[in-house]
Amino acid sequence: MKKALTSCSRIEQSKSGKHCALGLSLAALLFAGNVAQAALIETTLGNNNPGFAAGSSTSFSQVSSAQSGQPAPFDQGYGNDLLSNFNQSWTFNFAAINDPIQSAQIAFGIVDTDSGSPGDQIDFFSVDGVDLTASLNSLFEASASATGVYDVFTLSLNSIFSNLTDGSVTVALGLKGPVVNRGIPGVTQDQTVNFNGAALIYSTLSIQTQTTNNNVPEPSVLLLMMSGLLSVFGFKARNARFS
Ligand SMILES: [Ca+2]
Ligand SMILES: [Ca+2]
Repeated sequence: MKKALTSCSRIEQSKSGKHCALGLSLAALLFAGNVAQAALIETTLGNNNPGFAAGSSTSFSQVSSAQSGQPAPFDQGYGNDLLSNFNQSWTFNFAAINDPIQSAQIAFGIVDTDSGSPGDQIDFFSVDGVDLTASLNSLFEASASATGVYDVFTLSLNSIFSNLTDGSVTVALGLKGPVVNRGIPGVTQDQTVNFNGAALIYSTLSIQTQTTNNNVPEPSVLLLMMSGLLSVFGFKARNARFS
């Protein structure tokens, strides 16, 4: 690099700004091969544009519309606050990852967790077999949502990079009752019921990697570099003849 700069300043003295710039960009190309770049691998299941915002109350028809045509378990409500608990899993599939992982997170949107009910509403939550129940439970209790509210939860997966590299990540979520329902059809005001159903809307897995673009320039780049260098040398030869 130092050599390239030295020859550039010589050309500058011979009043050729154009060739100087070309020489510098060629030098930059030569060294660009060693620059590490970040890449984002993002996979979404379900409907991440459902038409209602996180934290808002939803109607049955809004949720049905958002889930219409989506793959299970993003296609309908599962469990029922009166009859059974939500208990579902979903799997992300993507190309295996060879580059170092810098960060990772999972997000999901869900209606009717009833997290504002007394006590904990999560029975279990795991990502690729790693138990993250306590982490998600903290987010649930912070949201403290009432019946029918749509929530989006985002968790860091920075402690389980090695589980993410094989291109398959299975998430399992189970909710539990009792919960306190407020004013939904068939349930009287503030009635405590034994179970906790919910409707999953979408889930996104995001993995940030560091890609290293190693050493070997593309043939087209090599051609460009060679023609640029020839042009610079040709200019110097002409100058030598006329000086
Ligand atoms: Ca709670
Ligand atoms: Ca519920």
